[in-house]
Amino acid sequence: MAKTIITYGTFDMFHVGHLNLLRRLNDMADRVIVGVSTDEFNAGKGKKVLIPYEQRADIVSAIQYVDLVIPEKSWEQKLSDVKEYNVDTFAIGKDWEGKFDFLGDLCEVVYLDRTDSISTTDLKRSLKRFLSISQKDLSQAFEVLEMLRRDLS
Ligand code: C2G
Repeated sequence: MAKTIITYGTFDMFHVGHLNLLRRLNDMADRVIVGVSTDEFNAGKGKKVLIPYEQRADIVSAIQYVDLVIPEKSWEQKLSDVKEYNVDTFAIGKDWEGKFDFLGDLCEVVYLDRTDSISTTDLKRSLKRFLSISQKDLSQAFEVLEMLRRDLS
């Protein structure tokens, strides 16, 4: 019997941590379904998202490990999704450990190790720091780098 696994996420600024998780789901099942949280749902969670839903869903559905992308519009929909898609396993990163145990009546619930040292929050922080550097400082930095390059060549 083909095994179906489901997960949910925002997948904003898609990175290798997201990719590793989806690859692991593909190793664990025959069919991988991903609920990508809508912009409205994230707004309700007070979560600022950089990339709009359509693009995030497009990126996730283009990943070879993913068979189906559905919109995640509410917390409650997981119960009906598990039934509707005959899900065998619900899996998500350990940052959600214990939060979805209630699904255990309907399917297996698995919390997976996250990929270390990469997160959308950190990427946004670095971007903010980078963008906060003044044009003047940036051009000075490049001048110094250019001088170093010349000296070393
Ligand atoms: N993830 C990971 N390693 C990282 C970063 C993220 O394994 N370095 C995993 C998370 O644990 C999650 C998935 O990638 O399982 C997507 O992460 P987010 O986009 O941050 O998802 P989140 O906003 O936590 O949404 O209803 C549940 C929510 O939709 C989960």
